[in-house]
Amino acid sequence: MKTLLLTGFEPFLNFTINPTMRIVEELHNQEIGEYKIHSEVLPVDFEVAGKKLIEHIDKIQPDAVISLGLAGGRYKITPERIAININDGAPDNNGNVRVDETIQSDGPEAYMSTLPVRAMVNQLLKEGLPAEVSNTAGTYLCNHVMYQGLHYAKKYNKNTPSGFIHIPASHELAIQHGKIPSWSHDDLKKAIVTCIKVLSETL
Ligand code: PCA
Repeated sequence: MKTLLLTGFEPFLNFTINPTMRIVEELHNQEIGEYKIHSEVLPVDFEVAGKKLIEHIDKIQPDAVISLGLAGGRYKITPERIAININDGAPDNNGNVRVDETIQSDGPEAYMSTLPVRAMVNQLLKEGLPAEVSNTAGTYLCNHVMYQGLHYAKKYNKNTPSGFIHIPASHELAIQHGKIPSWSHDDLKKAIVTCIKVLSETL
């Protein structure tokens, strides 16, 4: 059986809950398609998040990597097409501020996801779950982690499929936050299971 590293993120900014945490915790050790899931939660910290992801990859030696992040305000499940070589945005959970900074000085301007993003979206739609391919993962921690994962794979010639999926808020978070669209936890989790099955079937 193959191993899939599935990461989520801790809460950040004014999002008191990060729905990706509960999803990855519940999917830990589950078997989905050809994959056994190994889950980890990453810190929202520019100094640490990328390093932690690479540490987990080195330790687990996964056959595929999917990272999840909250996109508070989005309505759909959005597999990300591209990660750009920029850190920028609000202070992270440890107060680090990054403005127009290059992530990797020896890296290209962008990396394309190596996950089957179109097939994932098509299958989600087939199952009645709103989804679209996103053309920007932003410039905050989610883009950072996606870029670092793909840079690492490229640098060490690994053809491990890797990429990122942004999800909307859960109802639990939306109740606390007050002003964002939301999905049920069960539907969010079902959507991620579907994406993993698609990956398992296409590769
Ligand atoms: N979402 C943020 C960082 C952590 C998370 O879950 C982002 O979109 O960058």
